[in-house]
Amino acid sequence: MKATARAHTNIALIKYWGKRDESLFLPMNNSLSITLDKFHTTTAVEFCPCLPVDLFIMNNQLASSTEMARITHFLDRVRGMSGKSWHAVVHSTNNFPTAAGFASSASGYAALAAASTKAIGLDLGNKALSQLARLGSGSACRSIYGGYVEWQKGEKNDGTDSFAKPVLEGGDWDLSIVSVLVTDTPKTVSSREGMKRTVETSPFYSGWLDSVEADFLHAKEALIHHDFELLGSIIESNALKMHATTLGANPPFMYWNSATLDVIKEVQSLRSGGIQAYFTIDAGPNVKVLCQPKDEQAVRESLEKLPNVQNTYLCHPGPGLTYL
Ligand code: FM0
Repeated sequence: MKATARAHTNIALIKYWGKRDESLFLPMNNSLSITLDKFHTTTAVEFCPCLPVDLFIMNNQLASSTEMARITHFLDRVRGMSGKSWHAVVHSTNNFPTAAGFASSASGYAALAAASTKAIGLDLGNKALSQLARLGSGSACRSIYGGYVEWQKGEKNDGTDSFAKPVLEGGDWDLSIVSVLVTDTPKTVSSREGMKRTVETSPFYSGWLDSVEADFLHAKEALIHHDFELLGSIIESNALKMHATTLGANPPFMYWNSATLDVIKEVQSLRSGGIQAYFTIDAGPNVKVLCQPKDEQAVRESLEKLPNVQNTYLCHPGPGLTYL
């Protein structure tokens, strides 16, 4: 009873920020993302009656007890769905350094949802896989699909209407995403803790909720009409609003460092010079810069010149789940 699946990371264009139900990972707002071609997680799962507990091996190392407990909690759901009680050995590998500042929980739980259900003999479609991946990490529900993806928040309390679906295939509109690494030091406030603290304490969170649905609808329109300038300006503003909520939290926190600001300034100066480039930032200091393929080399070169930029990775829209 073994299966292997691969899923790619995604970056949010309109952020998922805040939960209305923490145990079911139900979001406060709709979100939108691009699945990236360059970074992926490959996960093999084997269930066996011979195992007394689950084992999780991440990048060839036995995972910590905290990570192991999260995986077991997730596999308990899969066991519950299948009616089987066997434990599993899970081997997961990222093709990018886990400490390099790229979210691995999205690709990780998408790959785990696919490999574990197949290995235990369930045959789930993408919608059910998206709902299951969501229960490991919210943003993972979007990594089931390639290209441009929306996560509809849903209204129901049981989460049955909260899942991702494709908006555009990657091949329908090729954009470039320059992923800019400014530090690989692990962040002190996780996205899970950060969004919880913000929902509970930030007076700016209501401002987020007041404007995010319009951002989502306008960004989707811009995607469908291939309007890059409109898309760029909305996603940049949406990222800034998300980060602004953290400054109002109690205790306050901030994901940026000074190099983050250097990248923001450089993107603004590229635009003044006539190159359309726009930034977005997830829950950490690293920046993703969106541009059109004709400008990708110029954008990358200008960002690499910044003294505090450690590395840049050029990405394009990537594929959804694959089974190996
Ligand atoms: O990806 O608590 O999925 O839409 O990256 O595991 O559900 O790690 F910028 C922040 C991702 C949050 C925006 O949160 O949280 C986005 C963020 P979990 P995630």
